[in-house]
Amino acid sequence: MIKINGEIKKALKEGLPIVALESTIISHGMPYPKNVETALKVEQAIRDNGAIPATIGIIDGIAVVGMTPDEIEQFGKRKGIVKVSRRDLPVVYAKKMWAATTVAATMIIANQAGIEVFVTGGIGGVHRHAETTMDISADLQELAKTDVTVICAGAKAILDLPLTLEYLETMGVPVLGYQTKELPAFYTPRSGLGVDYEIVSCKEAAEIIYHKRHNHLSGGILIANPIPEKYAMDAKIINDAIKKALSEADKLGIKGKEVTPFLLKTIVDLTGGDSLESNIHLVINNAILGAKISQEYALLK
Ligand code: PSU
Ligand code: MN
Repeated sequence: MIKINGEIKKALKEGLPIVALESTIISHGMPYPKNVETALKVEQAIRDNGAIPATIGIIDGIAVVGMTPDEIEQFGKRKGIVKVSRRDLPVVYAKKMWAATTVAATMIIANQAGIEVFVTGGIGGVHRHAETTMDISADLQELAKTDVTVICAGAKAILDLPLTLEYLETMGVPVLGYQTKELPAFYTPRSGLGVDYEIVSCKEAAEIIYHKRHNHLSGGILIANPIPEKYAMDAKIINDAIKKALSEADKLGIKGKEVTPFLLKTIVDLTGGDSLESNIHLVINNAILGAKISQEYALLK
């Protein structure tokens, strides 16, 4: 069910650095055409920093590892591309559907292809009021069990960040801050919550990955990379927008997998597009870091 493109296949054989990328951020995380422009810029940033990008999505029921620019364009504008997590994979394979992979689904496919490093914007987490809604992203379960390192800008304050950290602790997922002791809050570099460990270099990140794999401590690693100050949102503006978006979602009764895309879109509308610009910059920033970490890891393997 997996089709690995020629460049990636060759890179895998030669042990070259590869960085996996998800497609939900394209189909459900940003509006067209910025989503496509961003996806292509992110791929270029990875190449400029010495690694090979592998954008992952499902086309006619086949998991494609290393989508072409034209396929990325399709993911950006086609209607009816479903958002898929672990539970959806067998269904979209059987029904030969087009599907955008979340962090969880991308981790699964990257792992099956043999790719260790995966770059995204933000991961899913424990939603606010999860004690009654039980809305906890399947991304967290995947981090618990699948051997992939995920580089993100922390988790958005649309989530309950303290509970998200507790969950990751319970699941045995190392949470590492890249040159920070704090968990970044996606649109802003700080959340006021500590990470388990600060890492100061890409080499250190690679050594941690190496020791986790070498000692068969299965599961993911989360590396949180703060948004650069100059691209960050004003904390008050973004937190007000988040609050409004959450109450809007509540009023409209948005549920299940629609929640995260709805909140992202509403926040973009409420901030007049500013949150989208921050979102784009933080993904590119993560791509640069991911490329460098994958290079260091390729030297150790
Ligand atoms: N956060 C973002 N942009 C995104 C997502 C999260 O800033 O596009 C997507 C990712 O694909 C993530 C998914 O895996 O949302 C989580 O969805 P849910 O909360 O339904 O598990
Ligand atoms: Mn959910």
